[in-house]
Amino acid sequence: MSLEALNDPISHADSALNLNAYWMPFTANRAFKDNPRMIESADGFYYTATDGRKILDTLSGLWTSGAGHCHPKIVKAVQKQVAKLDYAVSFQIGHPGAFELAERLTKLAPEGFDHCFFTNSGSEAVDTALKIALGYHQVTGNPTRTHLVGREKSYHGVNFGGISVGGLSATRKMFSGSLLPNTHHLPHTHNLEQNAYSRGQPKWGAHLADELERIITLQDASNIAAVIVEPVAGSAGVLVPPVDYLRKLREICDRHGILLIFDEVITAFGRVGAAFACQRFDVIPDIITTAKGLTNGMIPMGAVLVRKEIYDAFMNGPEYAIEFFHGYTYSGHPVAAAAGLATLDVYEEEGLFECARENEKIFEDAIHSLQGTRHVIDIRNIGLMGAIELEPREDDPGVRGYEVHKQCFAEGLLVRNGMDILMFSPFLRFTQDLFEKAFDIVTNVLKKID
Ligand code: PXG
Repeated sequence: MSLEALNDPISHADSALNLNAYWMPFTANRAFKDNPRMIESADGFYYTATDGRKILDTLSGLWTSGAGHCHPKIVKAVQKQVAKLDYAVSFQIGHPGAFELAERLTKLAPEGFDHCFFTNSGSEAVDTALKIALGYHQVTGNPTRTHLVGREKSYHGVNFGGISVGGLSATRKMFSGSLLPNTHHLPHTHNLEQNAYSRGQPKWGAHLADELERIITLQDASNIAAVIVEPVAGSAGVLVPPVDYLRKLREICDRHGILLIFDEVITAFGRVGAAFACQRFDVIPDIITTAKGLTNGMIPMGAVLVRKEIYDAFMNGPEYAIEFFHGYTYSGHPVAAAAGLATLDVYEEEGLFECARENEKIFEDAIHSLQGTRHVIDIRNIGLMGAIELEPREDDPGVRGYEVHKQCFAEGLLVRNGMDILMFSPFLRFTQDLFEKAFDIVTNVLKKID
């Protein structure tokens, strides 16, 4: 194929494209390959499908691209960097971009988060954070602290640490004999009887944080290393923390010397109207994981931010010795670092976190306007994260949600479904007319679909 053909935006619509070899992630491969939904380019709030149709994106990529697709400033920074330093080994050698980005991130984070470890994804950030927590207790003379506590209905990526503390049975069941030992789970806070149609933080559910005390009583605090939660659970369907819930978790962890990890892979970088959700909720953890919005989704990258005391605890032993035997070939990759730096500039220059905060009420009103629409049993939201939960079909859970996704795509709207929950994560600069357009399509599709 000629270079021109590769650059032709609809060339890949070519029916000769063979779909067989690619084993797609988190996809019903056979159904997809029978009826593919293909996108080929993106600009701002829209994808372009291979048949030339514009598709309005309601998930900012996959919660990744809050500043809009193909943002020219980030594109330019990546183009420039890739031609200057394509790759730099990060073990025992450095390059300026990674240091600069780490410094910028620590400035955005709450006070005291002075250090940053780079990964290439959210899953790697989570497993890195868990290893840092376990290692911290080793180096501070508490080697029995090896247990980890996660939560039901949580998603922490797909690596072994992440699925072990994670709380989605679909990601665990095939591997249940091989998960990390000594992991425990808090109950989730999803309760339609108490919290249906909550706007913002639900009032009911803070007491569920006390379940941590039960786990501690049973296992003993001297054995527990860390608790990991998403401040707002994303993939499980936007589960907003009840009022006072996170503060209670923090207080219990403090009382028992347990590290608190916030998995902010979705919630960081404006998604809830602040740089980090912990700032919005005013509950500060010990370790923060991020990815997605760090580079606006343009280049894969994750980061783990840690408090000074944690980093300092590792900095012992002889100076020539490696302090933490962990890292990835692509940790702090120069092109990803350039994308990250440009992304942080864009967030700042365009005031996107403030924008998200201003858009929150418009989004809330727009999404809640679907209350009463056919099949809808709950709507919830915080920041620019929202979910519409549908009544599952009897004997066929998940199919209704999937059909809504497919029909919306046919009508020019990308909507993500997790089983029968439709999830929304609009661009930080979305406008009222786009919110209305998106939810009008969803309403019409819901009326049509069985
Ligand atoms: N933690 C959280 C909180 C996430 O949301 C990960 C870790 C893993 O990140 P990587 O980069 O390894 O994928 C995520 C990822 C969905 C969906 O449907 C969300 C994610 C991944 C796949 C699907 O909402 N989030």
